[in-house]
Amino acid sequence: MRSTFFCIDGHTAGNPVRLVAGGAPLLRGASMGERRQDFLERFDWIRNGLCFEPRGHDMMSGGFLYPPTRSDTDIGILFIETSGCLPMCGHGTIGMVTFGLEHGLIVPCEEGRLKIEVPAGLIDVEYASSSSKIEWVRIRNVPAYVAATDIRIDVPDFGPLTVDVSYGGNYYAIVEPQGPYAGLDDLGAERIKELSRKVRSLVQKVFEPVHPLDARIRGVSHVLWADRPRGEGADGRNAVFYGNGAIDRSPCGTGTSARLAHLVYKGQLTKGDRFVHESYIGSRFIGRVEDLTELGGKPAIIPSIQGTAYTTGFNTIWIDPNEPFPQGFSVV
Ligand code: PYC
Repeated sequence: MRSTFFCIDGHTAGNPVRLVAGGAPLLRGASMGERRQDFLERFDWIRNGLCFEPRGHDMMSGGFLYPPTRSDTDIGILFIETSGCLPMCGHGTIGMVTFGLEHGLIVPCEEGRLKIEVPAGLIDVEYASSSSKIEWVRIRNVPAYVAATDIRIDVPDFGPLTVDVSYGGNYYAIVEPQGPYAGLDDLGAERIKELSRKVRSLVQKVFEPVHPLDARIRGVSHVLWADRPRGEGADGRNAVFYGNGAIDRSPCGTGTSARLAHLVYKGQLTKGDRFVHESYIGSRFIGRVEDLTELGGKPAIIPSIQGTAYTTGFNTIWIDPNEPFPQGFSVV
């Protein structure tokens, strides 16, 4: 028996978002964190089928809207992506909130504001609309913090790098320009992907970050290559690697949050500062250090990220166990 999923497809700052509007499985759990565990145990075949080729591709990302588990929130979100079910996804939230509002799947209690439960915690969202278009979405994200600094690795066929690990909803190994890494344009997309796989596995061998308040959130999953800005008015540029072959086309919401915490840690930003982040393709998010706080006794920040998403169409997708690739595949 094939399973059918009704999806609204689109992108946030160029990175794909697939909002699964019909076909979500019923999940067990008293929080979105517990529902995420349940989904991973019983329904990960849906993520594989919808995200990997031939129905998706290396960058595919999206999720489901659920009724919240708490009375003080409007909705719950479960994220799916080629790399797994992320605790939090910034570009995905901007996309799903945009599509959900534009297509009547989300009805806010208070116009212009939403409280959303995600596996990583609670986030506050503001948005602006004109006629039927959501112009922008701003997320006040979960606390972000620097988990480790000065991790030294020796990358084969490249050279020694010193990286820091920062959390913004996912854990990022952050590589700033240094020694063999002169900047993104020096490397190019294929080399960034090849090196990111090596950097991630070398960092994973020596350090496993664990979220101070939720031990289910652990491990470096993404690599953020930081660089100087390219366009007028931008403050920084990045390439974020995830899964096995993806470079985020957006500036990455959780990556930008992790980078803001990193720059505050280094004394280069402080409360109230704005940081316009460019993606590998030149699209932008506006980041801001909203507040300084602490997380499990460590200094942390409350970051916000603002961006815009666009619908590209409706997509009815089947996962049919009788065809050769119901669980998809990836070519790397
Ligand atoms: O925007 O947070 C994000 C994100 C994570 C992975 C890809 N995009």
